[in-house]
Amino acid sequence: MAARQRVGWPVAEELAVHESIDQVQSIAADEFRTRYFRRKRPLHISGLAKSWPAMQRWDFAFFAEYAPTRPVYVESGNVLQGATDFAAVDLRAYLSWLRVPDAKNRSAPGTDPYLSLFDIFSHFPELQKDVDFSLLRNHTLWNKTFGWFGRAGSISGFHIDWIDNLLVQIRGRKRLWLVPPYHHHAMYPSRKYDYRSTLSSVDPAKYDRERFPLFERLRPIELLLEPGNGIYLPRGWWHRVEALEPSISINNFGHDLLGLLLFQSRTSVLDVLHKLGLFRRECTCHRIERGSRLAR
Ligand SMILES: O=C(O)CCC(=O)C(=O)O
Ligand SMILES: [Fe+2]
Ligand SMILES: [Zn+2]
Repeated sequence: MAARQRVGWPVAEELAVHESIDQVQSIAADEFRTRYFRRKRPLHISGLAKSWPAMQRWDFAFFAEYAPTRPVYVESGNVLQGATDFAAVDLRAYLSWLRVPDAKNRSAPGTDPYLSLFDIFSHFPELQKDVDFSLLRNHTLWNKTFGWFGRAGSISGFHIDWIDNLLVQIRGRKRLWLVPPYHHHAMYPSRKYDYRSTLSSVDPAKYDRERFPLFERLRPIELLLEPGNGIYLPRGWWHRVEALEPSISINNFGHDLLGLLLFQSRTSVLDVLHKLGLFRRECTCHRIERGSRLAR
């Protein structure tokens, strides 16, 4: 039996959120397909990664020793709602820094560099055997996996991904806020470009009541993603993710046939136009330095 979970949010007059998120220990492929994947309902699967080798092997010390010296991009602060800020750092040095529990020179919460959307298996293809995304991959035709490595306070602000997603927590806990697709207007979609996503203009950490009055009436669904937990986030659901502790996560984006037909060709075309400078200037993938537009 699925346990239901819902946590409060201080609101004046509520915009009703009809959903709650089902929570299960594990789920059979067929049941997942019929009850969640087809109906585009999120699902919290507490024991998803329980027996993954990654749960035994992947800790901060492991990556600090395993990672080679090579440049990667890290973002700083909430780039989805705030200024786009990213920098090239050395992967090994970054992961070694992450290993230190709490360095004295810690910056303000949420501004530490965040290794987000890290193309983990292009760097470490041999680690693919440590994870198992078959629950989603049984139903998808095209998949892409990313790693997320950061300190406590690392944030991915409110956004939608136009692709199905299974996000799994390996180390540390993350707080998730979810808002169903039908509250689009209350999330104030922004014009800032982000590949395959729609960003919200609302940053609850710097909430502007005058500009976003409807958001205040929302009651986002809140849940805690703990090590070993997975969450199925269907395309179209708004989410905000915040690390409560130093954190390692991994996710699998996947398109079924309908997703490929409806979203992939469109997002690819828009991405080409964006890179040529013809579609939306403000974005999360370029920054302006001395008048030039620099890609990550
Ligand atoms: O963990 C994060 O910071 C964000 C994850 C996310 O947005 C996703 O998996 O779609
Ligand atoms: Fe996302
Ligand atoms: Zn860009």
